Amino acid sequence: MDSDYTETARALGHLKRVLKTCRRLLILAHDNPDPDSIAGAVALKHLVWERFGIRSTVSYGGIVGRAENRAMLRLLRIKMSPVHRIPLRRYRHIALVDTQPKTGNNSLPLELEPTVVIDHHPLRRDTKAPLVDVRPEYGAVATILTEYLQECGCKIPTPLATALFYAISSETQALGREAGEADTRAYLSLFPLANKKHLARIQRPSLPKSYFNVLDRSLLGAATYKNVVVARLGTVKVPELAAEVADLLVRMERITWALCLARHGDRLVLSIRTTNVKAKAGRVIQRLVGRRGRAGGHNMMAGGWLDGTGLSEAQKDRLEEEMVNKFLGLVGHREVSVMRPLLEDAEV
Ligand SMILES: [Mn+2]
Repeated sequence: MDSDYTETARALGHLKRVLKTCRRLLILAHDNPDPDSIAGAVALKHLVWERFGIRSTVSYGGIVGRAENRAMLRLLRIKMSPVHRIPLRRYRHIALVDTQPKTGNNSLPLELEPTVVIDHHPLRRDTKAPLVDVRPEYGAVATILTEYLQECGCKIPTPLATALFYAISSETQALGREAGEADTRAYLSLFPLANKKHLARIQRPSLPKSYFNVLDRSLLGAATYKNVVVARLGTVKVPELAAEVADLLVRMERITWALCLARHGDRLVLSIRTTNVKAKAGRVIQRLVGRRGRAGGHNMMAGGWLDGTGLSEAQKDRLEEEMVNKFLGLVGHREVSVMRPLLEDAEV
């Protein structure tokens, strides 16, 4: 059809070869997996079973925390095993989906080399595997997997179509953020196959009380400086809340950058959003975090963490302040004296 499909056909031929001796595949999503990583992983599971007769286990590190993602697993009957229950070293073949080796956002031990890497984040120098299919120009990894399934003529069952559709939709904000032609094609072809009732329930799930508590805290503590808003969420049970609040805050009028910080276990979790389509948020967050943690992302969205092991609460407070100041500098505000509290800033 066009170049994407040629690439897909080539990747599929390659996949068959590299899995030739594979008896059982381990498919690893990224830590605290999002819908894109989950859907991509289960699509690969479906594909290798349907086409090559290979059974696989889908696994992830961290937690599935967001209510939407939990509803997705429940309604679409997706089974994923926490990585701590998986004897990783017994698998001779491992596939990474929506992540790459040594990024710090997956639970593949550093000494293990994956057989397959399928991702849409920028290709990293460290990424080595018999099959590497990395397409940064794609808005979602679910799009790559949709092309795989279509290219090899695999029937896409309703729950899988629903998962893939929701993945592309949520990752690209219904094609509005960092989506390309391939994403549009996949989105449109999956829509008729998806279960709309399930989609609606996944998009608007019941939310736990703790969600509203965190929201309240975030807004009360949020502050602005010119086109930047920053929120410090405090300790959260669900690390992706940092991304969720950043998505909300970046919608504020006159704001082009949002940074959210949250504490989860020993980590300080960071999330950045921007309305600037060419901003390279992934580079900004890597410079922000430096060698003290791991980070990555796309143009308009990025995430990362810093290791806070052994730090006192006061030291964590200082680390957060340091991150906020450095962030303001990175986005062009070097001489900030004070930020204004968001909620006192309400005159229109
Ligand atoms: Mn993704």
